[in-house]
Amino acid sequence: MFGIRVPHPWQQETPVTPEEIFLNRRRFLTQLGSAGAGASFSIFGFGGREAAPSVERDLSGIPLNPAFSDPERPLTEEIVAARHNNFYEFGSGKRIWRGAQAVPTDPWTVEITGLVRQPQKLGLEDLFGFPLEERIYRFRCVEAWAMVVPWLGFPMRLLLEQVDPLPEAKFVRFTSFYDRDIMYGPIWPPNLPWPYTEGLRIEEMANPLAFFALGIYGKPLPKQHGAPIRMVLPWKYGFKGGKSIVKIEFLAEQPATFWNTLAPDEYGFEANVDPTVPHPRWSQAQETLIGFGSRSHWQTVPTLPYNGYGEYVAHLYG
Ligand SMILES: Nc1nc2c(c(=O)[nH]1)N[C@H]1C(S)=C(S)[C@@H](COP(=O)(O)O)O[C@H]1N2
Ligand SMILES: [Mo]
Repeated sequence: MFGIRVPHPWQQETPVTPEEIFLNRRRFLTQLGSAGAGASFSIFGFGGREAAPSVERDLSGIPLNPAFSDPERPLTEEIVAARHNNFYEFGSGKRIWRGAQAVPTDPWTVEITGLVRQPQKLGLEDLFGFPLEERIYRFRCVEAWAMVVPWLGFPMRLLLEQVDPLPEAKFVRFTSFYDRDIMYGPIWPPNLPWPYTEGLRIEEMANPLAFFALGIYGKPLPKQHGAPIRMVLPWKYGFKGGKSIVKIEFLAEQPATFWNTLAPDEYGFEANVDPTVPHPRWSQAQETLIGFGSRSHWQTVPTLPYNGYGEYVAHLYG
């Protein structure tokens, strides 16, 4: 649940936008259990439906990949996606977007190391130099909320080709940016295994669905979505998609990852979306479409195996 929070000093740094005032007011009303409760969350009224992009890049005119143009569900509203985030470095609530503005995204370097013939360091120019495309993907968090968003980026397999992994490379570890000075988030439990890391089998990274996003809704990623580069793996639970990636390592053995280290029974390494396997604490049979329906009762739909992407990936797990 959202709480009414006293702003921290860092929250003063970003000017408050009209839609934010509106959202806070609306939330306040909802919490009073009065006018807001039954109304549609999708009506914002102020026209401010955009989120600030992180880096200056013109991403207009990037082609939409026709294979991923029809998710058979309506798009999530941009501002809804940009105000409902998981980025535990900034806290365990969903409203971390202001805190995330502290990530220093420009300049940026992604270091690619380990079992590859061509280790390299990629800056923003290199990343934005990949042939970019737009893909509309469904997205399913392990917490049973879901969205549909248009990402801009490039397939991970293009990077694989460029770095030329050695035959011994079987796994890949992705490390997120971490700086304790700006990332104050959860103090409990202590000794969380920062930085946030995630991992894939190399065949999973080579799958055509596996994607690096640099943008969303036609613009560079807002920082809360994991600027300047984040992983997007639409057949897996959302936590597999690390944000603000700074390091990619090719390994012989399966790496330890953040959530899998913390709670292996709840967050497997593979973590494919599967409605038949409940999380130990809740069902995975259904999912809630953020922003649709009323604020108090977001619309719920059935969850599909592999989040509906079985035709692309089921063979990896046969
Ligand atoms: N570095 C980092 N990456 C992360 C997370 C995180 O806490 N830290 N949360 C994950 C989870 S649980 C989800 S559901 C998605 C949320 O992405 P979004 O906020 O862009 O919707 O980011 C994933 N990537
Ligand atoms: Mo998640």
